[in-house]
Amino acid sequence: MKTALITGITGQDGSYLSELLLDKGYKVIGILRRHSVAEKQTFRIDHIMDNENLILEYGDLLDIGSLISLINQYQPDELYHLAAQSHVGISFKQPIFTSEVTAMGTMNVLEAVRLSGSKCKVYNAGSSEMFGNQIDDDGFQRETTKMIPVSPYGCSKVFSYNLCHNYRNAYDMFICSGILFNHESPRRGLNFVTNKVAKGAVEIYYGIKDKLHLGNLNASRDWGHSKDYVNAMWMMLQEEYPDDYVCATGISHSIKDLCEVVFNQLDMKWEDYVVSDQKFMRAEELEFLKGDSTKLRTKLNWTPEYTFESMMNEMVSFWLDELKPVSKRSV
Ligand code: NAP
Ligand code: G4F
Repeated sequence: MKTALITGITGQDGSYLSELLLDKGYKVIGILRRHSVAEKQTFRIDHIMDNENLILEYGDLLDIGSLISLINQYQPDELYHLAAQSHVGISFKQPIFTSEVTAMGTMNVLEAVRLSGSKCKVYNAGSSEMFGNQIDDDGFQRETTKMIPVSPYGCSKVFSYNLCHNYRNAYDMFICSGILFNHESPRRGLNFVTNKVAKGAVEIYYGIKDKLHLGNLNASRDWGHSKDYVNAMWMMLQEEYPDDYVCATGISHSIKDLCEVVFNQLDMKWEDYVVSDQKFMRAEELEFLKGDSTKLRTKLNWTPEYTFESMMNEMVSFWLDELKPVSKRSV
């Protein structure tokens, strides 16, 4: 039985990855950081908590001792490093904290693996935010596109990405970075735009709210589904040699398109309800993302199952059910 250690198991990707690995027969060790409201902390993985092959242990990216002792105790075959302060907008408000967790946290993980002498394969969660506003002439970003990030979060991810190359070469460690474009699901944090729009539109549909306040409506993103993207992470670690791969759908939609798709699913016109609010604008914006994942598709045979429309439909259906007024619930 293979053992996988996951940092960030309580996050969106951690939850889908755990499901995938448990289905494949892995023992999964998840690192949990201390919360004062422990009973809500595991809501994304509560449905798999009874699985005897899932073990949660306290630890923190900022406490290298906790990482070393978990690696020594469980001797993982694979380590998926997903934990981060992952919100770009918040990284402008808390740049030092973000770089400590998202950049130095990766340093701690790699040092913990090196110092413990573990030969585990490591997956590092890279991001399309690393490209900033660099776009190749054909309109895509790919593995060879320059990385000039435009947020403290993006800078921290470039630091981690470069460090992974350095450790791979200097210490002959098996480390892959996925350069993942945005990926979403009903489990996505509500301060990210897809789930915020899905929930906000359903609240308007049910008469709970009147308006939805958003920031920049012109930015474009390449949005896929987390379930498809965690499969790519696993595929990268099954290879004989470590490498980096872009994971993306190759289709880009603006925030306006997103609003249109979601409000249309509820027979409403988004223009009647969406308000552009300065509060949600960023100090510097990444305007356009569209990823070319030819390498991942041809070398690893990765193919996504969700489309943008089916993913947003799943999110809207989730909120329609979740927020259904008591009078409309079946008994
Ligand atoms: P997420 O939902 O924000 O989850 C982040 C996870 O990191 C949570 O489990 C969080 O724990 C944990 N964490 C934060 N600080 C920690 C610390 N100091 N020590 C230990 N754990 C800590 O993120 P996600 O969407 O699943 O993304 C996973 C990774 O992929 C992140 O590195 C993200 O930056 C990267 N990424 C995401 C996307 C995307 O579109 N989702 C795209 C590209 C890259 P709590 O639950 O306790 O807060
Ligand atoms: O949903 P977002 O906050 O995601 P963002 O900034 O693209 O970051 C996500 O994807 C990255 C991959 O490229 C990950 F690395 C990162 O961890 C995270 O998962 O914002 C998407 C776009 C932005 O242009 C933002 O300015 O939507 C725009 N937006 C407009 N109104 C908004 C809002 N974003 C948020 N969060 N909230 C709004 O009200």
